[in-house]
Amino acid sequence: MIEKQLIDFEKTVLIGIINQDQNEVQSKEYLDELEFLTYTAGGEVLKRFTQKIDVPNPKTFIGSGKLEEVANYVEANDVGTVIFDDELSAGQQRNIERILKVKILDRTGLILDIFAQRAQTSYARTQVELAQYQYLLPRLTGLWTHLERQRGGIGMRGPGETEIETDRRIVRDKIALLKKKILTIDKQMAVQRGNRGKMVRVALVGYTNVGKSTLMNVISKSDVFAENKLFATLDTTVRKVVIKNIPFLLSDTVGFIRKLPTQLIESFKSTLDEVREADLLLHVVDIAHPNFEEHIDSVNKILDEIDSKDKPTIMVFNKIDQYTHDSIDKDDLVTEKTKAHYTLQDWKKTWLSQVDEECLFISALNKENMDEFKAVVFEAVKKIHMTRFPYNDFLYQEFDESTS
Ligand SMILES: Nc1nc2c(ncn2[C@@H]2O[C@H](COP(=O)(O)OP(=O)(O)OP(=O)(O)O)[C@@H](O)[C@H]2O)c(=O)[nH]1
Ligand SMILES: [Mg+2]
Repeated sequence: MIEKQLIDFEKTVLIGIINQDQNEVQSKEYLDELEFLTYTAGGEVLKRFTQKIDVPNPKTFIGSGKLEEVANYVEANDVGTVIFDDELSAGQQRNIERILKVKILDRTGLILDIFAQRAQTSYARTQVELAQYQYLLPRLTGLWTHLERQRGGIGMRGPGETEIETDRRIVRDKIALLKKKILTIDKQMAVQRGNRGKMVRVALVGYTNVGKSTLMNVISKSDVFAENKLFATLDTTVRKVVIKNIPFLLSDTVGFIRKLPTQLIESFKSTLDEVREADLLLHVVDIAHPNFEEHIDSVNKILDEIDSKDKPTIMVFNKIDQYTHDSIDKDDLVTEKTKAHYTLQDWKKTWLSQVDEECLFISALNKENMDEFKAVVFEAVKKIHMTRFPYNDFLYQEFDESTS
């Protein structure tokens, strides 16, 4: 699935755990995702280590025996970075770094790094920078104590402590400054959004890499950056779309992910305003992904966090061209039907019974079922539009249909 390019990939290993919350299969799937994240960040995964452990070791997260195994591998294979699927405390990160003597990242740090790499506009960069400083602040002590220990471990409350304080102050000032900067841009953006009047607003939401930008391009003929990497889109793009004679605004925004760092949700609040202020959500799902149901849950959780869970929502199951299911032999009376055996029709039935609105099955890439998609979205938009413009619907006849 992952195309390797001929550039220098940083050599990495991944570390995950197996416990009551995540069994072996889930752990593997999480590490698959972590590998995709690593690849997106410019890394190459040489090996994965997993450990069955119910309570993580407070000092080193994984047990000392496992860590030694990792240390040997890291040394023998010239590994540059070790990435943990779970969030590490400042202390754990420092301890592990001291033992492995290479860069240690956790999932949050990795996601922040990708966001930093991908931020294109100064607005996105400011938001990412804020998230990075917020992530750094509680970890500063660790960094300095680390240096103190290297110097011999004496004078912990001496100059080292002052340096921590100075550093903390610098970071806090920086955070305050960034927040102010974002506030100014927010105001400008709120004015811009206000200027759009009462036009119906539709937002594409969904897990990262499900095809939101591709769908946006198909519907609005815009040229939004889409690629097979995570978080291709960081900024929000808004386009005016007209289906039949009804115009509406369609926005494409940052993708969600399991355990999206809270710092990121917070600093991306303004980007997510587009979702919060939308009248209708199109929740795009990659039905060809083995974990798509879990993805839906993650997205709903984040929608809940930004107070957008109860909006009218149409579920859009994308990538039907890639979906495959296991088949059961007609004469086979033993095999029990599991979700792996579901056909697209089975899924449609299951979801239709779960959601109030229509649910759609499309392929944005191959433009399959786009007529049905347009018809359903049109009806939903029309419903909202009529409540907003009960008398002067005719006013909109003049909009050109070139984008429909
Ligand atoms: N097979 C198949 N691939 C698709 C389809 N729609 C999109 N893709 C591919 O999926 C990948 C991700 O598409 P994007 O449109 O960038 O996804 P996104 O949801 O905008 O991703 P982020 O911006 O990273 O959150 C690209 O490689 C697309 O070509 C589809 O219907 N079928
Ligand atoms: Mg995108």
